[in-house]
Amino acid sequence: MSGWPSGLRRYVQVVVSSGGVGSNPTSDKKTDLDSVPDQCNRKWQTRSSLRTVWKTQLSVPTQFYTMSSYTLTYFPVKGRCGALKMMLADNGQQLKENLVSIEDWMKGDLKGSCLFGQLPKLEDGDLVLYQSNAMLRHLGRKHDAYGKTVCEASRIDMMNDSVEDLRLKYIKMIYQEYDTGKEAYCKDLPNHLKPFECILSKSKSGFLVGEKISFADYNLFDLLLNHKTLCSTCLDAFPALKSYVDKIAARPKVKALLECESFKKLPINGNGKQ
Ligand code: GTB
Repeated sequence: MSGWPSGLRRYVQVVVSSGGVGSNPTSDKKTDLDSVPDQCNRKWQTRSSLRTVWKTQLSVPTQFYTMSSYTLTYFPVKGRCGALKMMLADNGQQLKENLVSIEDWMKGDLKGSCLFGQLPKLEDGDLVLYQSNAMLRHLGRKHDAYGKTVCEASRIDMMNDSVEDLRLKYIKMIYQEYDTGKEAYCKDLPNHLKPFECILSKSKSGFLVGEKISFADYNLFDLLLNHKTLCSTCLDAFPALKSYVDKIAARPKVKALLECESFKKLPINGNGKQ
């Protein structure tokens, strides 16, 4: 924890993306009359906004999601929230951020209030979520980034679990053995990238699963950006991964977020290593 950049030693509450990057806020009021089921009776579209919302995900009762504003409480780093921010931005969603300095965190009150003693924490109305991958799944369900069928959803879970495996290795190297372990980590990295290259080289859509971008894609994209910072040539032997990164980075709202000063200035990690 001693490695926190000094500029981060304060507590600030900011609205980072008011209306999301390039968003188009709509009225919060939706009625049944506003909504019509599509052919497969699985997704619903609001007539007024033509915004697609989930009807159900694996037997969850029907809900009509309105344009909500999310609140994220986290440290002033990209860390475990880069993918989440990209998915929200890409979907034109608002995100309010509570940035927590390490000094405030060390006082212990906030930690004591967190279900598992850790951040990030995401609030969506009355729903309070911890665990970054649960957040990605929640947002995936709400913003149609969790596949078209149960089987696609399961394959997306599988992909995301593999991204998490690599993220954990990355975090361990960054926080515990950067000076002694970075070289070996980079040498071994191709072995971990190969399966993703293989999947993407066969993908017709250019995404990990199905025809649409999913939460696992935002997660992999975010982690690949971290790895490009760690080792600029790491994708050179992986043409499919390289074009995948370029393609997601070129999505207008993702691009706008990546170029946004408040996002750019966040360090990737909390100890200044990258
Ligand atoms: N499984 C959880 C998830 O996916 O959300 C893991 C969450 C987690 O590791 N949270 C870390 C945390 O709350 C911050 S993210 N740490 C404080 C604590 O446990 O008391 C990564 C991170 C690690 C270290 C720093 N740092 O040293 O500044 C910053 C961010």
